[in-house]
Amino acid sequence: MEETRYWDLLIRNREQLVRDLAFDDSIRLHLVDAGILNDARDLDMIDSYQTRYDKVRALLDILPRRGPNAFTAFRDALKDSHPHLARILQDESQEVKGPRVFIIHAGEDKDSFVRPLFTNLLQQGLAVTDIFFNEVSIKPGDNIRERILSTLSSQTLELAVVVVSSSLLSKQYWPKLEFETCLQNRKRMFPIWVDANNDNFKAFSEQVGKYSPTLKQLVARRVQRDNVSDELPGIAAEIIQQLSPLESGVSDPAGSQVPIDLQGPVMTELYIKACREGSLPVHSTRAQVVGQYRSGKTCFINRLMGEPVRLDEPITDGIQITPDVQTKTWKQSRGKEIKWQ
Ligand SMILES: Nc1nc2c(ncn2[C@@H]2O[C@H](COP(=O)(O)OP(=O)(O)OP(=O)(O)O)[C@@H](O)[C@H]2O)c(=O)[nH]1
Ligand SMILES: [Mg+2]
Repeated sequence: MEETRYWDLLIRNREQLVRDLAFDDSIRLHLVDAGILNDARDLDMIDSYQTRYDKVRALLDILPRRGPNAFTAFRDALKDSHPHLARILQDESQEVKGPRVFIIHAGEDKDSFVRPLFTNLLQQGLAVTDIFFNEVSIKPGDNIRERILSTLSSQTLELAVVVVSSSLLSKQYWPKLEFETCLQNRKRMFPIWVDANNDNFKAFSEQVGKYSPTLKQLVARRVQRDNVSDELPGIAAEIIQQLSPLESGVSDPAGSQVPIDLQGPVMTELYIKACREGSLPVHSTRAQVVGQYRSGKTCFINRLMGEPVRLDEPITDGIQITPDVQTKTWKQSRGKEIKWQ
């Protein structure tokens, strides 16, 4: 039963695997070491394919024939080099999913900052279960301390947002314990300094330093109290950008990170919106060009590839495989012949 579920995951995600996977040395070694692939026979067979896509297709065809461990070995092999692919192969019925973002804050900032931030994160695609916000995440009967500490040390937690305000800086217990637990667990942090000041956060920065020199050293997003509502959508987008891509495509339906040359929250937000709403049909197929000797096959392919056509094109020796002919735009002929010059 379990095995069927695994292969089902592989089939459902085949398209994305073929598109994003580079069957590189680390994956090869992992699968050979795990006894899933045979060094000589399987790798030679896979390498006989020309394109990266075909190699991956061949690999995906072999795996189901290699027993129940093949799936988990393959998923483990992806963890370092292709974390987003390892993630889509998580068997949701088995994994207990935990929050990916934790918001460390003082109770005084709930109304003015944390709840609106939470709403913005939801609007931009995170699920309620992706975010640990004590008001929502802690249920009656939960052991608060235990819930908080276990969430902060869990594997699924990717980012701790620290809402640093004078209220937080005056607290010596909860937020501090949370912050220190994050440090111990080497969690990535996203501090946001929220304050009303006219000195460009100078005095505030000293206050932060007194509270925790480590916190002061972390690069922080600074927000003036008056601008909070304008800035929140951008801040939420920056937070989402720091997470690994989502499976069902909000921060990134294409399975790739937000391009790093997209600077600033506004561009990031526009990008995420376009990913969510936009679509581009991609048609791909395999084609064979067959014809008699010297009938113009190679020249035809060269034309498709935008390469120059030669009068003295040499005879093709055997079969030529041309990977990834991208036609970009097909233009329909209007009855006019293309003249050979
Ligand atoms: N006049 C004319 N000549 C062409 C055209 N296409 C190709 N040729 C010429 O025909 C010859 C053969 O073209 P290739 O593209 O090499 O033909 P091929 O089918 O790949 O040939 P083989 O690989 O030897 O089987 C070359 O001298 C080309 O320059 C065409 O559309 N018009
Ligand atoms: Mg030829």
